[in-house]
Amino acid sequence: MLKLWGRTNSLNVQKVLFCLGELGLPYERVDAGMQFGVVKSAEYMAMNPNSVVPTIDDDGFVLWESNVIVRYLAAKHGAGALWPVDPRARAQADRWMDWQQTSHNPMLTKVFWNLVRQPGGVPQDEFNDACAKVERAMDILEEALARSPWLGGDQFTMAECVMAPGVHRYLHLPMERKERPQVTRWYEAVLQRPVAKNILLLPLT
Ligand SMILES: N[C@@H](CCC(=O)N[C@@H](CS)C(=O)NCC(=O)O)C(=O)O
Repeated sequence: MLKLWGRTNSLNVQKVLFCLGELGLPYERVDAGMQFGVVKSAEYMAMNPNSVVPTIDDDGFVLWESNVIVRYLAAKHGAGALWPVDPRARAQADRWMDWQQTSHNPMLTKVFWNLVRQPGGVPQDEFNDACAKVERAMDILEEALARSPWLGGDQFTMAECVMAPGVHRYLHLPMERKERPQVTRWYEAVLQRPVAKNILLLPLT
């Protein structure tokens, strides 16, 4: 059976959990990361030298990098659904997945840590800058979702599995937010997916 290492409050682990749930795949999950440790053990580092979660072992095939894991699982078990077969449709989903990693998440992580995990840990000007960049990223998302129901176009795809944990986190941060009706519509539609609530609706910790 597929094995997943990672704590459930990790945004990157949540992407994989969402994907596994959408695909209806059985799996065994091992708590790892932060208070659970494990990630610095020699055994774990032999699988994932970065000492981060998630990591999967799919019948001897070990893989790390959350978005790559999602792509792999979606391609293997969800071609034509989570993993669009048409190259342009797939590129749309891929684009949002890369954007989540490189544009949305780095700034969101800074804001999240400063508000939730280590209050006051980030210097004020750095925090203000990160907030402004997160807001701009959320505006980009709002504009995109005004043009299509889902990030990849007309269909729910792997891009939703990857983007949803970060949007959930943003929407629940203890701070002021402006109204973004398209993001709200999309988030509520994501929550209608049978597996979404169990994975996303956890307190931010
Ligand atoms: N680019 C990596 C980043 C992984 C990452 O930073 N994971 C965080 C949790 S979201 C982590 O393992 N932090 C250390 C820990 O939990 O001990 C991925 O997407 O898989």
